[in-house]
Amino acid sequence: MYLQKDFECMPRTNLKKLQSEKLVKEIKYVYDNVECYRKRMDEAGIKPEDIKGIEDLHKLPFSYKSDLRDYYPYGLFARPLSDIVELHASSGTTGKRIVVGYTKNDLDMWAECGARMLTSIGATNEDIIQVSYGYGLFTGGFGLHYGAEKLGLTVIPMSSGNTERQIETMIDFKATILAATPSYALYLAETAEKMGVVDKLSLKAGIFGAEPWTEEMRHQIEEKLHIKAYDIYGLTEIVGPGVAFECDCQAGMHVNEDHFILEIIDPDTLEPIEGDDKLGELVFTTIDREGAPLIRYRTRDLGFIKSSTCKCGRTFVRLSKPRGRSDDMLIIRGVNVFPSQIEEVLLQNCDRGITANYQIVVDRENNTDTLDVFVEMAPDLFADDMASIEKLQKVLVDKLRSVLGIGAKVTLVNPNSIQRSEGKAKRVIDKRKLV
Ligand code: DLL
Repeated sequence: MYLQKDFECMPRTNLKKLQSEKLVKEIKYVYDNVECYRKRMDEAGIKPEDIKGIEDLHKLPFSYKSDLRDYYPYGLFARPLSDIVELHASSGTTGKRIVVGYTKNDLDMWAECGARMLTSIGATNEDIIQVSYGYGLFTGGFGLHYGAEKLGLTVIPMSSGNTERQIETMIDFKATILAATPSYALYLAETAEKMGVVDKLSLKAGIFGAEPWTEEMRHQIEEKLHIKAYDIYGLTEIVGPGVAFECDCQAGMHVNEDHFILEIIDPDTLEPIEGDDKLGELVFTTIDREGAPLIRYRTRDLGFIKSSTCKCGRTFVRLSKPRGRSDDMLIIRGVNVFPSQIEEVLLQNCDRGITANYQIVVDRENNTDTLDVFVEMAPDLFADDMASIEKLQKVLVDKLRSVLGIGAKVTLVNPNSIQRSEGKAKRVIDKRKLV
């Protein structure tokens, strides 16, 4: 049992006090140790002494995904590499990934967040968890793993892929909890149905996140696998999974507010939005991170909060499901994809006979995301034989896979066949209905 009542259920006035104390320390820490923050605070005329508590947070400059790219790989770290024990990464807005470093204490804090979220769904050391999130630079696998280990569950570190083997393993090892992206969970459910083995599963709950999913998907997963399906939210930059988690009430995701301060801002005016149920962009400040702290980090995720005490007793605010983004990032099969990454690959290959006219179509078939890239050929290539066209399609597929980390279907189409727009080109068509 890892309900840390002293924190998770603390009166909000005490929580604000705790956040204020930690914030004051963290700001001095980043000012002393991270050039980017020092410069930005100096430019804004703010000294660490000006931040006396959470009421002063709005005075601080924002930080952005582009900062992680500009200071790639280690420029935003507040500790020397000798103190960093693990690295994680995810896609940036261009080909470059963003990298985040953890000290030993950061890993402990992350594991604590993971143990809290597993406790909140009723897991104990009697449970067996199959972690079917990817292990590696993606935070999903390790995040759940560390949390489960801290709580004493038996961990099956399965990682993703090899779906039939996943199901056999779940059955043979008697997994009681499944951790995966919701779309993969649904795919696993359908495969188990096809194999006719759903009644052989011992699952009771699933812990799903990393991509948008609807209440409809939740019902489908719950019905097909006979489990309760819980939502978890997080992002690589902050701490991967463990930023916010649903409890048994399934009424929003509790933000681990003793570690992360959440603000909601208007993405246009950048002013903080106070109060419940008001949609805005989520901005996080880490107040315990040692390795790679982030101050007023603009996630680009849109959402809202409820701040009343939950029926479960937790006082941490509850975050809605993310309701879209204030930038153009897509999440395809659980992987973050920026259209600019695709465009970059296409532009680099224009001399091979394609043009810069393209369209990206994202859809969902059988609960799996599909990614289609249509690119117009230049007239010379169009006049060429089919074999050259197919060869180039394959080159583009390979290049996209190496940049995006997922497969895309590339179709080279006739010159002038993609509809032109009179205003901004409509490059991306997302046919999934996820919000
Ligand atoms: O997806 C971390 C994670 C792993 C969360 C496992 C939950 C479970 P990134 O790859 O950096 O990190 O992607 C972060 O995914 O900004 C959101 O846009 C989206 N996202 C994460 N959780 C949810 C969710 C991990 N529950 C980006 N619902 C975030 C909708 C989510 N979108």
